[in-house]
Amino acid sequence: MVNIPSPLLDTLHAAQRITVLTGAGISAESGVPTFRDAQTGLWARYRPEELATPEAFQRHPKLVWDWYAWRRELVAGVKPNAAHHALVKLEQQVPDFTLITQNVDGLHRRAGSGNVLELHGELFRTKCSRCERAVNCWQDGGETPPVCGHCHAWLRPDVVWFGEMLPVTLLQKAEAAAAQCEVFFSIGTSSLVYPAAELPFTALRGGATVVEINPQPTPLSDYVAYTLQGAAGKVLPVLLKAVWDSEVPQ
Ligand code: BV8
Ligand code: ZN
Repeated sequence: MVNIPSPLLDTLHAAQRITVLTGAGISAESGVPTFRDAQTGLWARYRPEELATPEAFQRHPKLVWDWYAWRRELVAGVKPNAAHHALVKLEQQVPDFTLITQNVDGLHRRAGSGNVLELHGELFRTKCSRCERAVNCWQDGGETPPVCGHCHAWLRPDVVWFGEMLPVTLLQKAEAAAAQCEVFFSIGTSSLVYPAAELPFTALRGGATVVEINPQPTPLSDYVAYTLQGAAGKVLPVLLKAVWDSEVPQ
């Protein structure tokens, strides 16, 4: 049973500016394994942090390319869940709403969210590893990774790997949305990966009420005003109904 403290209900009712940060946990109920989940099948022996790096791509380009191709196939076969749909509804209730995601699965966009800041890029966008141009199609079944038609360097997923800078303008927009909001939700993230994990603290410094939604405690939990312990797909629909009397499609 999800219990929303009444002071939080009042705060949300009055809120005009809400910012949300999501992590892999919000896609868990769609069947997308989180980064913390043990990898399965032929990827079981690798940790995501080992594969999602420029060094891994340089050393094992085919392995890293195939890992992303496997993830694209997995995500293409799943659907946004009630948590993604609840955030689409939330965006409609609040005059100033910003959704920041660490996820690269594109499920927020597929659910219909408008203003999504994809801090770490997106699985379904591919670019040249040298001249950076976007490439939307390549000859399948050829060599892997495929090569750029312009400069013949390997193609790579347009995601931010560990050790790579986040897109500066996106990060600045996210920092501004965190600093200026009245309520900041941190949903389904282990709060371990920086600089995204700094955003709730930016919100706290800006005087926001910070709310964490996660079945488990995280390094952020001791600092937030409210912890709603539970699965996002269960908690968010209850929240939308309780505060805005809004029904969320399952
Ligand atoms: C950078 C794309 C530096 C690729 C990803 C301080 C400052 C700056 C950098 C660092 C720093 N300290 C350390 C660093 C380095 C590093 C870092 O943070 N390392 C960590 C591991 C310590 N950061 C970086 O490298 C970043 N780069 O800052 O560059 C720099 C500076 C100058 C010059 C050059 C460079 C880049 C980070 C981005 C990496 N790319 N993804 C890909 O996906 O393949 S990160 C990737 O892992 C995901 O995108 C995601 O962000 C992260 C996993 O985190 P979560 O989303 O939180 O997922 P996780 O599985 O961990 O947790 C799931 C949670 O959900 C759990 O809490 C669970 O309880 C909960 N949950 C489960 N089920 C549910 C649920 N919650 C709700 N409902 C449920 N049903
Ligand atoms: Zn190129």
